[in-house]
Amino acid sequence: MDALNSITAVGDINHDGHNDLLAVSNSKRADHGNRLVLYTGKGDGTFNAGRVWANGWSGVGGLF
Ligand SMILES: [Ca+2]
Repeated sequence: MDALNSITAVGDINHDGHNDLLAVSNSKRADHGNRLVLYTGKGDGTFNAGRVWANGWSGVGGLF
């Protein structure tokens, strides 16, 4: 995973039966920095690679 400012379990966002995570990333990667990133659960306690859910979250210190 990228460097994350905040991470939280939010339930099954994509309705595939497995819990997912949302996190605010402060990664220096051009495609992930200061983004809200979704990690979809695989159902075995691990998660797929994050994908950007929303941009412009640099001022967020925490979620939920
Ligand atoms: Ca899911």
